[in-house]
Amino acid sequence: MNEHSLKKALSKLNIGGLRYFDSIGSTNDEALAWATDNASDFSIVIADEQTRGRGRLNRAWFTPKGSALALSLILRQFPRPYLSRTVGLAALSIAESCSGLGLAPRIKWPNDILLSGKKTAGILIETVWSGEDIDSLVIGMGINVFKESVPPAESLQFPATCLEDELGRTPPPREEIVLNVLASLFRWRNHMDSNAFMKLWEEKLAFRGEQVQAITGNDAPLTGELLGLESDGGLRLCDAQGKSVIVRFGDVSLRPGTPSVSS
Ligand code: BT5
Repeated sequence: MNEHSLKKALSKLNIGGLRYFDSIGSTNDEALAWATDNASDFSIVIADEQTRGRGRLNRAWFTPKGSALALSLILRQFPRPYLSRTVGLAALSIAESCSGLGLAPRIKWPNDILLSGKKTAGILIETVWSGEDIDSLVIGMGINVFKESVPPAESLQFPATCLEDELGRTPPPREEIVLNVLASLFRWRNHMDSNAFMKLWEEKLAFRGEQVQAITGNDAPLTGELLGLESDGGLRLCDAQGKSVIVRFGDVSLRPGTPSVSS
């Protein structure tokens, strides 16, 4: 993967601009700076290696050289009232590109893509403000492609995998994967307000109908059956008393949980 091969692959899309790096701290940092400096809509930052890749809450994201996709997309055009659906937009786009390879992705709400129950991709969305208004969004996506992209198991709380292991063969070139993810995102961003968008996002959710545990910051974990999505992208659980519980915080993490404690 290099600047030339990426430009060639992405020439089929109407992108705003492309910045490619052999190595960078974090593509999201570069995209945030570029967005502040008036980057065009649908501009993209891609790196072959990240030395300070970030997850949510400043957790580290592992992107060793030559093994993964680390990209950040700057969006200026998106339906402002549906801002909270943006993580679904990114998740669906990555999921669709995995489905296109014959895999069966699931979205672990809110921002992980699972294959065979293991994390293959993560999403980090950050916002650039202009006074009270949102100027633009940066959608960071990290996708594990080759074996070397999978962090050592002992460093993880949730198991990880990559496209190469899940396909059982050499995955397509990374340029092709980026093109598919971005083409899907380009299409769906004009339909973020639609029922079809919500339906597909909900259908792709991991653990539907199962007991899960949502950890929301310092509050006690919430346990319940995962029912689906609210229209704002919040997660709907049904607790042990049969009451609906909505989880909305961006830093929720979710794992198959133990059944509820009391009744
Ligand atoms: C995420 O955070 O999953 C968001 C990851 C976003 C990464 C992209 S890469 C391009 C752009 N530039 C950046 O600097 N970031 C974005 P979170 O849900 O907080 O998960 C982070 C956790 O995932 C870490 O604490 C590790 O346990 C685990 N992890 C780190 N690297 C991983 C990898 N390559 N594959 C699977 N899990 C990983």
